[in-house]
Amino acid sequence: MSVLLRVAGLCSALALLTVAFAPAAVAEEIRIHDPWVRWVPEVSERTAAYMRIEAPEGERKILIGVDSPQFDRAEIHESVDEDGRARMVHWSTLRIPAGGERVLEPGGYHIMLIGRLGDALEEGDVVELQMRFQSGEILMVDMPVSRDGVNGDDDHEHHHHH
Ligand SMILES: [Cu+2]
Repeated sequence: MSVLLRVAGLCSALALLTVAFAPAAVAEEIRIHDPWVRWVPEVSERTAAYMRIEAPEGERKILIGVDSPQFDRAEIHESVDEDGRARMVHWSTLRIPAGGERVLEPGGYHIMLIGRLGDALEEGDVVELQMRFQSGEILMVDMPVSRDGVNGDDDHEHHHHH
């Protein structure tokens, strides 16, 4: 039987995270910080998602799949500069070092969302992303749509809302 654990907004009130552990074991948590999706004009059927993925101490995590019900498909990409030309590399997995984090940000790693299925996204809309890890963990992440990202407080974990 799987155990469902709901963790509400770790750092942002907008982030709601559901963690499903396939085996009924106590696994150390993967934490997702500040997820967001870039707003794009209606003509564009693709956009990108950004966040920080944090792996627990003592256990590296490997992201093996991403999917969104609002898009035809989702892919792990990295923007690279090759002789002054920007291009994107499609990765099949993304490794998060034990006790470390992987930053997905404009100009670097991102989740490419391809083939929007519904209406154009407005600022403040939420895109759902399913993230599957090699350990069996599946995270459902709610990512708000924004023009310029979540506000740039680098120390969100220690930021308290009153
Ligand atoms: Cu891309």
